[in-house]
Amino acid sequence: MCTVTPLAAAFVFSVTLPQNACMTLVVNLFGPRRKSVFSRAGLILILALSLPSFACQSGTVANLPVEKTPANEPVPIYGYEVVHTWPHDSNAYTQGLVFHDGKLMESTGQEGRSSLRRVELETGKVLQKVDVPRPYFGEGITLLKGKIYQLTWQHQLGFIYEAWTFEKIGQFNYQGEGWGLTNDGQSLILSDGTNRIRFLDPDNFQVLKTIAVFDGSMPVIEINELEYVQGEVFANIWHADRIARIDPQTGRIVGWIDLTGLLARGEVHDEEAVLNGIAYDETNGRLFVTGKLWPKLFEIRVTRK
Ligand SMILES: [Ca+2]
Repeated sequence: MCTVTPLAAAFVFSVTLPQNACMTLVVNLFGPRRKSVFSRAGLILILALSLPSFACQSGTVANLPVEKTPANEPVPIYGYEVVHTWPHDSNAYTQGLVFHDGKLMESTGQEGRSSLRRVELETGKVLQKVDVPRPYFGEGITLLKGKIYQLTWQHQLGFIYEAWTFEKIGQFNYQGEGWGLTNDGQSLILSDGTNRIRFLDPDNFQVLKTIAVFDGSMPVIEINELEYVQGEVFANIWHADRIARIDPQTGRIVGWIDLTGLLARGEVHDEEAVLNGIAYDETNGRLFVTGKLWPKLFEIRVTRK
């Protein structure tokens, strides 16, 4: 295993990253470790190398901006505008987020605190909830053809619920860890903390294809919560204030959405209270984001920087 000393890594941040990102990532180095030092070092390198493409865009558009860039040029960095701010359960350790039929559906993690819930957008009120029993740790969810699929982190086991009643109607297995989940209308799309994303047949859970996510020549690891948005896969990156926009055909990063500053400092105190949770209202073109233990959920509009 490759390692990097906290001191050396902190120096890299201090000279290359904006203050918010610097503080967040330095804290991460010294905090409790859920994943490997190796993977943190990889994330550091990716963020540092992609930084020169900041501040190269300008202007604002109402719809999702898409820019084509040659493969050898830095991908665009997008900004955001907050359209609405809604309450969010600050005890919800958000691991999966979906919008359907006017309501949010949310998966929460941590052993003994994991759940699947239906949430009223405007109030954050939990309308319906089923608990995920110990020892399972809830992770990503997606809704496909009337069924909700929910991953667990390390048990290689997923649960299937009827979408309206939350009745558990089945379960499935997969290899490796389960982090994020979404779908393209045909396949379940699963991240596992590496730079791989697998496409699974929802009928038999066989792997239909696997893509490897790269920003240029750099693998992008710790891909977390997912959302399929207008033909792209949007992805949280664990402990990053950025959302990756991924081409599901090639795995290539086609853009980053920089959400630095979305939640004001001091609104959360747990260092694991990081940006995680993307939901897309396909009917109305609304994009929602939140984080683990965040007191707020935001509707945002993606903008050119
Ligand atoms: Ca999602």
